[in-house]
Amino acid sequence: MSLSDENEQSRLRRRSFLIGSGAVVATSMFSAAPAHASPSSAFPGDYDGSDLWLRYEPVADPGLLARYRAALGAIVVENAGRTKVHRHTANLGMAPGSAEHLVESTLEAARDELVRGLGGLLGRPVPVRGGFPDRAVVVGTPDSSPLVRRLVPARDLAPLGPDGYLVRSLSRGGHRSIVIAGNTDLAALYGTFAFLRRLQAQHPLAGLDLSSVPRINHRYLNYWETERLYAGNNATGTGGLDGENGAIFDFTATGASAALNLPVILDRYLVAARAMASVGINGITINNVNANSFYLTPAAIEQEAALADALRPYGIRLAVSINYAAPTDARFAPDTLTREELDPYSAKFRDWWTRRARMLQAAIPDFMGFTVKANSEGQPGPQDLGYDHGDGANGMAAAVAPLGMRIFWRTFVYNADVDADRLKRAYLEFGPIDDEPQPDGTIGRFAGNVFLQTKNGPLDYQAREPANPLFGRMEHTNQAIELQVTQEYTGQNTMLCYLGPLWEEVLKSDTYATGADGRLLAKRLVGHVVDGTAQGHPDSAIVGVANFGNAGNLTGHHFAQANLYAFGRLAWDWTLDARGIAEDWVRLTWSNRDFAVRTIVAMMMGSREALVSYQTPLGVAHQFRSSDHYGPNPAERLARDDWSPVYYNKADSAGLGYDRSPTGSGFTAQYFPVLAARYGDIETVPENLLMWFHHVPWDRKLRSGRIFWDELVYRYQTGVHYVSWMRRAWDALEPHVDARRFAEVKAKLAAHEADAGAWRDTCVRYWQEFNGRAVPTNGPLAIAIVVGGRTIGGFDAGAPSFTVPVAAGASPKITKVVPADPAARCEVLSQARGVPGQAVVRVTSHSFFGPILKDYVFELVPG
Ligand code: BDP
Repeated sequence: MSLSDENEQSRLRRRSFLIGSGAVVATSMFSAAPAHASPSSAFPGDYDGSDLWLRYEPVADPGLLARYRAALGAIVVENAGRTKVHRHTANLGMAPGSAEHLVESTLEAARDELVRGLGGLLGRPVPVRGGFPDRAVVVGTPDSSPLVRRLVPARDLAPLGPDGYLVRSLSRGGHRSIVIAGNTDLAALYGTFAFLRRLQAQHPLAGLDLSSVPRINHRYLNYWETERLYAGNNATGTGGLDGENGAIFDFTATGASAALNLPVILDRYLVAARAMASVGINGITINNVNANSFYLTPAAIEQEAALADALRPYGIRLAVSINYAAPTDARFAPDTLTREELDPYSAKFRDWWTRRARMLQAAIPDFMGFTVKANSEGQPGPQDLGYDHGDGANGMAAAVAPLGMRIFWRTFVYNADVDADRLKRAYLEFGPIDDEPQPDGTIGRFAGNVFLQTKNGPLDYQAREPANPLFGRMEHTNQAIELQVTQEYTGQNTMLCYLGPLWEEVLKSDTYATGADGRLLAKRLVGHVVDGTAQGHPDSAIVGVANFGNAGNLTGHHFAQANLYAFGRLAWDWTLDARGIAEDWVRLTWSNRDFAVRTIVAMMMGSREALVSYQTPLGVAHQFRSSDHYGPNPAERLARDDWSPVYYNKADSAGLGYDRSPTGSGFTAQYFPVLAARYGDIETVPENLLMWFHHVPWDRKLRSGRIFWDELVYRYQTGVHYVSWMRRAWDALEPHVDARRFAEVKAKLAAHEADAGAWRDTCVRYWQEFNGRAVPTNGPLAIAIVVGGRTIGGFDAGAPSFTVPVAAGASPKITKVVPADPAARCEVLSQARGVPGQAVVRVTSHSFFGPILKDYVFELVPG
């Protein structure tokens, strides 16, 4: 079969499972399509990544395929259409030519996912049946399905709560089945996705007995439209093609795309909905936190309602971000307030918000509430009228409480009047409100339906930060942790940076929080604080700033899909480990072949630490150029101090880093005593956070035995060497990965390597302006070579090539390579044929975060 035939087959195969209402089209295509093509073409060569991890390619292993086929003979979803979800939009419809389809109930979504998933994985349709046929996959709840009631004891379902599910293989009297059950339709859908994931990752079915309950109630995305969007359809920016702005949802597209604006539903909305549901995400705030009040206008609300209708079967609820001063916006005339009327205690203010919230609820009955960025980065807020964040948040909370809605009030504030150290400001503003005794004898002023939404670190989504001290210190207020999925500071759509390890690190970091008696809490990791088990918070939430756009693969970089996936999995269960999640994702997205899985997981697992190393090693924070937060500019000094890299690096002839110890800014005191002591002392602070807390002398000895300057330079180099290794590792995957995605990632890795090198060079050169020191040349990949009997060494491992003089008549051959580190491996890839000529030596080794590689290019010249 030619490649194009194969593509066609695959395209048809995909489409045949997109048929609505559970009808399975019996198709002869399957007999023609091989269950498994040759290794290099297991996926169609032009596959663009548009299915995210919901790929249901035929199982390649013939034995496993046979076992799956033998075990999975029918799909049974009783009363699938009975409990229809609310629909506001009378004639909700897909854009012409769509491949996805709308469903009316959550159980229909589950059933159709199984039809599509099992059909794809098994390479043949699996029929939807009634009754209880042998080898059935049964999905439902005790309410929806008498069969589920019969098969699953009520006591097994009781502990699962509203969202938890169980998946079991059963065998009774020779009658085999698999049951996927939960207490709600949504739980059954979650179980369905978990089951399909098992098959995609090729786990055995025998003895299947899974159950899972999410640890956090509200697992949300925040969507910022085109701000920090790296997945728009215009390669050079955030969009603009065909009248679309690059965002995933079209509200105001023009030109060719005007007819596709909401309420029209596009395929990508449903792919996104299915993907979100597959990992248990259950809400999305659809617009930028720097909010445009357009989203509160009647016309926009109608559009939002249509979007909510389409997402509702998947359990995804909507919220919007608001501007605190929206009531003054002329677009709402005559229903407007004056600036003076924005008093959070006034009936006028509260009633205004109640009216808006009611309009939203009339169209979107399950509307969640508002996300608020107030008195931050120029956004208006209660402080404009002399009130504090507690007054503002509670005013809004009171307005929406009767409607059952919540306020997600962000703590990303850094008013320069509060303290000279930006990192101290948020706690100084929020902490006292949380500690405040109330007239009724309770402590803490924030209302029960307020969540404080707090970034993982005290600064701003850097690739490594200490945990935000607010976690654990806000005992009396519900906490939502906010993680950035879109890669603003972590390589955008160019760098491969898997963020699972970053989030795992923060969620599992110990706050050393103490209770009222001063003793350490038993459960006190950041994850425990967020899920409420540390301090008994009644409600729990986690928020990811999403990276969806309208690009074919929805996330820009193919590997950025992994970050969305990992966010969802960790939102469900923050105790999972990032490596396991990466492995699942690779199996679902790229390949189940051992070599591919091993290689890609390895690439992902070190990628974040590598990025930290070549961008901001040893805790030097925020060295990004201000224009786009992608490249370095350590010398930049902006009008606002706390936006300037120089404010964070504090480079001088003595050393580098921001002293936040008790003798510096004193920020360390915001942590609980164990951490305050640990971070406050340069002897005990973890080295990867060194410059977050200390101004480090250039000559200070570090744990490696090297002085700070040398270690710093080697960290920059090592980070880049990891990227070099990733490029070579990826090249070896060519036979295992479909052609288009292989080429696209390959191109990104080349740019990644160059840009990582620019980070290293820019930063190292800038630090040299202060310390006047040479680049050390004895790092992990340092070598000496012997040419013509002469030993030559002292190469800067960051340099792209080296000139080596060869005496007249001497041989240009490299006769020996001596690595500084005996564990390093050296290989002469090519020798010079004469002089002038070029030779290449490859040196490989291991850093603490993974393999590293450097190709030394030697230009041999007469000399
Ligand atoms: C910063 C982003 C900016 C956001 C801000 C926020 O650069 O675009 O508006 O965070 O979270 O990192 O409000």
